[in-house]
Amino acid sequence: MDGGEKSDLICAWALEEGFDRAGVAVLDRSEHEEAFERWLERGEHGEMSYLEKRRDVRLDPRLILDGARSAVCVALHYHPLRDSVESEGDLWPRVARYARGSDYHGVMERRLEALAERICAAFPGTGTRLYVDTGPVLERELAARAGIGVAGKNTNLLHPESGSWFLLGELFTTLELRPDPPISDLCGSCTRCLEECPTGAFPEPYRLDSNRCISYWTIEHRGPIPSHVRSSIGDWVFGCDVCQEVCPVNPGRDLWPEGEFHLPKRRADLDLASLLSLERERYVEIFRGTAMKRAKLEGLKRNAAVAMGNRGDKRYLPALSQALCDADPTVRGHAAWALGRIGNEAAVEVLESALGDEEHPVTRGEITASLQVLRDVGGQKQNQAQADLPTRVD
Ligand code: B12
Repeated sequence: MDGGEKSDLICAWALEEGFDRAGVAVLDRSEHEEAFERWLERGEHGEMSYLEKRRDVRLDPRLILDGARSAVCVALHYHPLRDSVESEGDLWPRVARYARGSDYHGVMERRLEALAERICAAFPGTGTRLYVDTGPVLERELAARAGIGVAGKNTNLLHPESGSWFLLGELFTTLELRPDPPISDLCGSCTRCLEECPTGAFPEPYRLDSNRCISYWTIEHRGPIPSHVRSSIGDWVFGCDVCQEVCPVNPGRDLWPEGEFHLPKRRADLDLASLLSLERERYVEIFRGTAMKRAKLEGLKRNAAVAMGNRGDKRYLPALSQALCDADPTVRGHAAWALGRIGNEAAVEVLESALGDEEHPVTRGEITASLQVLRDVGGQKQNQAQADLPTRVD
């Protein structure tokens, strides 16, 4: 069997294992080495220091496995556009679509393992190594080489039929396979993603500054979110899809009505207020096997508080007041911040009483700042009320 026949066979197997697309890339050094190095130098990876590690391998995928020659790149569609999500609760529309159902890592790894077994059974002695997301691999560049998609200006890989609503994984092999042809540019002169990113996270096409990306702050960042960043996050609770939602290449219809990425009933009922008060035991129970666990319980609660503060809806006041007693100081601090954004006199009372009990210096600072804001607003209102009083004319 020649390389071409092997490629066809293996890609057909990949589809049988449940992937939506598969292609082959011949391994070679990255063509975007300089762009990647400059991205790191500028610190545009934020605190994701793992991206600085194993740089030799990341930039040269031939080092991944002894004798590695080609990679079978796979794509799995997500995008439950019209499931119950859009109508249920106030939380789920603000969770990135890829994360609403099962964790894609496990789903894709199991399928890649099955593919590797079939390859090794058919071609004994073949070396394989698989990765989904977490390996030292520039997955988008590799998948672009395999014709799985082409880089968009928002840095996501795009395909003419499925847009960017797909996830990537790859199986490195020692087999010599025939590469697939790359896809040509799909962006043309369009710059909608760059213009509509709520935080202006794209300094130029094909470059994302993580320090300005909502996805980075809500998923990757641990601890307090700097106060100047909070208001720009809007009400996203986990990830962000804006640069994909505005992309005209992305289909506006639901291509994949069933599947692992749909929100299951046991989570659909959760709204922002119940997320903010979630007990650890229940969190483990309902978030087991999801990508949202990456943010951890404290991170999800922190993000819920920020989203509430930015929505400014007074109905959130009881949940936020209660969160001032949360076990985690960051959650308490972000709840205090949100109360400062939407609070009233009752919130001042709650914050004052919380300040009396609060020992964590950072959280004390958050409470004090919010009290200041509310008193200033109260003061302004009072001044306004005084100014509106009828003046004596006698
Ligand atoms: C770190 C990371 C992030 C970071 C940084 C994102 C970034 N743009 O780099 C944060 C947390 C912000 C993030 C967010 C998201 N991520 Co992410 N992330 C990764 C991860 C782990 C590494 C990416 C990386 O190496 N970045 C470094 C930059 C420099 O590399 P790059 O973006 O791959 O860029 C390459 C090309 O743009 C190319 N290039 C550079 N200049 C130019 C110029 C031209 C003209 C061309 C053609 C190409 C080109 O060279 C670069 C290096 O090879 C990958 C998995 C992996 N191992 O690759 C997933 C991955 C990229 N993420 C993914 C997803 C789904 C997301 C989100 C959509 C999730 C969400 N909804 O919130 C957002 C999208 C935000 C965005 N617009 O990128 C998918 C993307 C699938 C796809 N269709 O593209 C991946 C591949 C995970 C997976 N296994 O499926 N992510």
